[in-house]
Amino acid sequence: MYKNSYITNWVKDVSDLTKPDNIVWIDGSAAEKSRLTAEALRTNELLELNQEKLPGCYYHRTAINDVARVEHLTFICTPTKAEAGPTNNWLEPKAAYQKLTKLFAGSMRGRTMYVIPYLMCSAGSPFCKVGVEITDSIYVVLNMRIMTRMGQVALDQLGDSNDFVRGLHAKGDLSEEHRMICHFPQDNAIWSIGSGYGGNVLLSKKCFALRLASYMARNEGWLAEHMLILGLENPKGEVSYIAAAFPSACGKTNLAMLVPPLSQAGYKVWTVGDDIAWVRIGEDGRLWASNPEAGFFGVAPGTSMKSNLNAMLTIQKNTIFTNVAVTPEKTVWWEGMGVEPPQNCTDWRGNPWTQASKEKAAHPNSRFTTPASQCPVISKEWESPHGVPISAFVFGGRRAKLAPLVYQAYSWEHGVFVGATMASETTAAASGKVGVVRRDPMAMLPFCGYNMQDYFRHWLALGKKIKNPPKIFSVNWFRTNAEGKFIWPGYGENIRVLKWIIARCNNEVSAVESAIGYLPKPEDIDLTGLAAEGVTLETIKELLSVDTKAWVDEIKDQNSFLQKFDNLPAELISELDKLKKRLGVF
Ligand code: SAT
Ligand code: MN
Repeated sequence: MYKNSYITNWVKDVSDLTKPDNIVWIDGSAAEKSRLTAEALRTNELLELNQEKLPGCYYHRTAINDVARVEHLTFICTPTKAEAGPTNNWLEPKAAYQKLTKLFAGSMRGRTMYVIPYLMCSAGSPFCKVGVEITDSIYVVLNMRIMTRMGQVALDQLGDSNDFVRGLHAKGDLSEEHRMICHFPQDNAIWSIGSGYGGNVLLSKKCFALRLASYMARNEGWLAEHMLILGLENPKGEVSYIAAAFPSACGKTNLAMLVPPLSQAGYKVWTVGDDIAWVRIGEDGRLWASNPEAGFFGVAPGTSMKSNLNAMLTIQKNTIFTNVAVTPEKTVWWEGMGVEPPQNCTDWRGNPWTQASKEKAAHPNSRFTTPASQCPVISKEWESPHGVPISAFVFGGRRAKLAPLVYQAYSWEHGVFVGATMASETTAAASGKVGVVRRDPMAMLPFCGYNMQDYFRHWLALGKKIKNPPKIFSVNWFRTNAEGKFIWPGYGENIRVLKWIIARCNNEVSAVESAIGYLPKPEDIDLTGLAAEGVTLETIKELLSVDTKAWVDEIKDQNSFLQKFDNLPAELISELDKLKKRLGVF
């Protein structure tokens, strides 16, 4: 039993409301893990995978109507709608609590309630924050064990303080009508009911580490971003760190663990984080970033020895697979794994599947939950209390047309504008139509816990506080040709773009001024060994081309997105004007 009376009182209130049969206080021990795993196997919440081939690995299937984040059921509950802003769903807190109280009442009857204290970032670090999640799902407990530092370590950090995020989750009836994910930034609280899917229920992740943390960060003078963090080591052994924002399922995990091709053997990428970066101004006045999580919740389909060798090596043990396909020998399979599909298997719905089946065997948003410490290229700095110093911020999206392979913003303000107006084609990570272009500022559209115009303002203000702010870049790996084929090979070859980015940060290479920003001189992208992939200087020229007419249409769309806001920072309006002038539009 915990001594912290803020926790015990809250647990009492929640159990009075939800009426569980039992309460289990999670300590994070190995014995507890075995006990909970055995229990989940007994109830079929988990299935045991082949323990010889995949030791410590288990499988979970969600309900078929519950496979992704549900943005239309996700709410920011602030006293006024203006605080949540035009891009968030808003509910007035009292009304939200009333609705939720009805949904949660008696929701844990006949079930066990688990109380999980956990840390974001490592204990004792200036970045570190405490959360407590109450849930009635063992799947959540076992995933939180991988994704966070949980149990006693968090209680030790908290002591008798009241400064922790209260996260409450119940599975409820798993119906969409009764599903809500509500955030109360002023109360440090999250209430989520009606789902068992990762992003909706691992409350440490998007709910705390992005939505609530972005709100805290604004008040406390730091940033909580939807960014991977990687270290790029050059042949001299010097490591530069890059933080990069991409929308969900656009390859953050792949980029974070990139394996350079043979021709680039002198370079190495070290993974610090694959999804979230907390960023603070360090004592030296530079920006330092820390990965608040302890595991990766990655998209399985498309992950192969070729696309992400290090992820494949990471997930060979102690991993929970969700909604992938299971083979007769109890191993896992998914589309894009780079191995022949099994003759037959069980698909993510639990139905028999054969090679002749038209349906996908794995859900496009099926996932692995795996410990970061198992990644063969995990950075030795990944748990460093002060984080890693950031040289460059990168904003990326999935754009079949328009956005060049890479360009650099002219200034911090211009970079914030580039981030604020970025767009990407939607993926299976959220429910809804896949492949439509939507504006997704800093890849934070679904994750910013307050009015995005104030978020832009916060970015701009932070830049003014730093003497040498990181340089800001835009990348696009996804440009296609007239036949709809990707022009750039991507994956490990992206190292060539990262090298140019770092060379720019170190003032080692010049660039060409264009209407949209600094472009590389095509010959400055290292093409050694790329001819085999069919990439020539001509390809690079095509990838770097800026189609003025298409950009004129783009700024119309940027403009209509920005029109949603009633009080945009003047700097952004001025950047839009400058872009128009450079494009020759008035
Ligand atoms: O589903 S999650 O929100 O956990 C992952 C993602 O969408 O990036
Ligand atoms: Mn993400």
